Amino acid sequence: MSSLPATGTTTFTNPVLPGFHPDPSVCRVGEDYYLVCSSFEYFPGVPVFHSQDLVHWTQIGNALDRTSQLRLPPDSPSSGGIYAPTLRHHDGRFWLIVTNVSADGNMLFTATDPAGPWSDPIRLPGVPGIDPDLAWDEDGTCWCTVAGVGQVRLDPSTGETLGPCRRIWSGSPGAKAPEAPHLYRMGDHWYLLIAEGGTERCHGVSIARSRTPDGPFEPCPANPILTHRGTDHPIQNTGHADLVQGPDGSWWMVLLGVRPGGGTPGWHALGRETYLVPVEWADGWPVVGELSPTMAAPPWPLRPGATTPARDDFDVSDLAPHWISLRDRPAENCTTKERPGWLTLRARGASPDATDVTFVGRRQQHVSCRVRASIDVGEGRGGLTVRLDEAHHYAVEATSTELVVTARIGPLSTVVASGPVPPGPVILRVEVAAVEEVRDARTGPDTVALGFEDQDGTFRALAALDGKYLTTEVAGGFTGRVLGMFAASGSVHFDWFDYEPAP
Ligand code: 6LW
Repeated sequence: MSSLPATGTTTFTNPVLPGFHPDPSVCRVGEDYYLVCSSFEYFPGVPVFHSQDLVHWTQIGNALDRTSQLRLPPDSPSSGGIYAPTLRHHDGRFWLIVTNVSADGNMLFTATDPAGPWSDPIRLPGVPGIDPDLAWDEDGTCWCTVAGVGQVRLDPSTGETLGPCRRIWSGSPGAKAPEAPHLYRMGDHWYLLIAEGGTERCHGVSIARSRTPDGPFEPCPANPILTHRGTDHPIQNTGHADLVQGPDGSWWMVLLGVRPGGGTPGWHALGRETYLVPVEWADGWPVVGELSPTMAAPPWPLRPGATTPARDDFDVSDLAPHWISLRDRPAENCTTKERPGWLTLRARGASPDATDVTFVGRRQQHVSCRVRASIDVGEGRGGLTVRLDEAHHYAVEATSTELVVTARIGPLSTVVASGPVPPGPVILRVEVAAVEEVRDARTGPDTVALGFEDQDGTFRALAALDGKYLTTEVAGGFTGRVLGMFAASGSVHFDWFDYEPAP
C-alpha cells in the first residue's frame, strides 16, 4: 500500500459526516466500510453510508424505507422514532439492530446488500430499553447489550431472548446515562465500549474489559477514554462511539460531536455530527488520539466517493437517499410523476407546525450555506423552511400573490415580513451565515436570511433572523437542522432545489 494518500492530501476534515448524523455505528467487510446513524422522526430512516477510506462517506440508501419497517405514528413527537442503531456483518449478512421509541421498540433487520433491500423487522419484545448492540461469540451465541448497561442472549433468527436481561456494568461511579454499548472480541478480551455523562456537554466514552462476553467487566483505569467536557474545544458533546480497524489494521473510532457557535452557552444548529479519530493501544487499553477539525490523513490512499450534486432537478423518478420527510412519505403526497422534471408536494398539514406537513428536506451540513428553489404554487401555498422541529422553524412561503416569512419559536408564532410575489418564475432563497464576530454573550451562532431572487439573481432578503432559536440548546431533542420544501395547501411544484456551502 502506498504511504501517500491518493489525493495527495495530508489532512482530512472532521466531521467526516457533517450535519445531523448522530450515534454512528460502523462495520468493515473486506475493503468496504458501512456506517449508519439515528434518524428519529424522519422517513426514510437509518441512513446507510459506504466508504473505502473511513474519511469519505457516500450515502447508499436508507435501511428503513418501507412503512412495514418504520412506523412513525402521525402524532409521534420530534426526537422520537429511531434511536441509535448498531450495524454488524456476521455469517455473510448485515445485521441492523435499532429502537423505534415511538412504536415497535427494539427491532432487528438483515440484508445481503447494505444498500438494501433490508428485511422486514424481527421484533425483540424481550430486549428492554434503547441502544441495542449485537455481538457473536465463538460458539455462535448472540449477545445483545443495551443502555444501562444490560445484556441478554438472543436468537437473532426469531428475536426470542434466551434468559433474563442482566446488568453487566453501570459505567463510571456517579456518571449518568451509561448508554450506547458496543461489545467486541479483541485478542483474549471482550471490550465493552459505552458513552456516559449524557449526550450534552458532559458526554464521554468509557470502556471496560472481561475474559468473557458477559463479564465480570473491569473498567479502564483511564476512563473516560474520550471527553471534551469542561473544555473550550470547538468540538463538544463528544461520545457515542464505535470502533473499527482501518485497511492497515490500525484502530479508529467513529463518534458523535457538536460544534457550538456564538456566545454563551453556545448553540449548535447542525445536530450531532459524525467524527473520526485514531486509536492506539497501550497495556491492553485503547488510547484515543486528539480529535480536531483538521486531522492528519490516515496512511492509506484516500478514496473520495460520489458527492451529492448541489442541484437536484427532480428529473429521475426516485428521490435521492439524502431527501427525508416527516413520519412517512406517501407517493400521493410526494411525486415526480405528476409533472415530469418537477417535484410535486400535495398538502396535508397546513404548515410546518403540523406533524403531518408534507415536507421533503435535507440536512444542513455546513455552518454557512445557501438554499434556492424554483417554486410554482399554482393556487396552493408552500415554500422553503429551515426546520429544527414542529415548534422551531422559519419559513418563506409563497401564494400566487404574496411571499410571507414566518417564525415559530416554541409557543410563539409570528409573521415576520411579507411582500408581493416577484414577476417571472419564483425562486425562493435562504442564506445561513455563521457569525463572524461574537459581540457579546448572547450573540447567536448564525443568521438565517429568508427571501427570494430578483430576475437578475440578486438575493432579496425579506427577513434575517437569529439562528439560535433553531438550535438544540433552545429546542431540545436529538436532531439537527433540516432545510427543505413544504406544501401548506393544494399542490405545490418545485422545478429544482440547490444546496451549496456558502463561499
Ligand atoms: C441515544 C443515546 C444517545 O439513544 O442519544 O448520544 C440517544 N447518545 O445513546 C438518542 O440519539
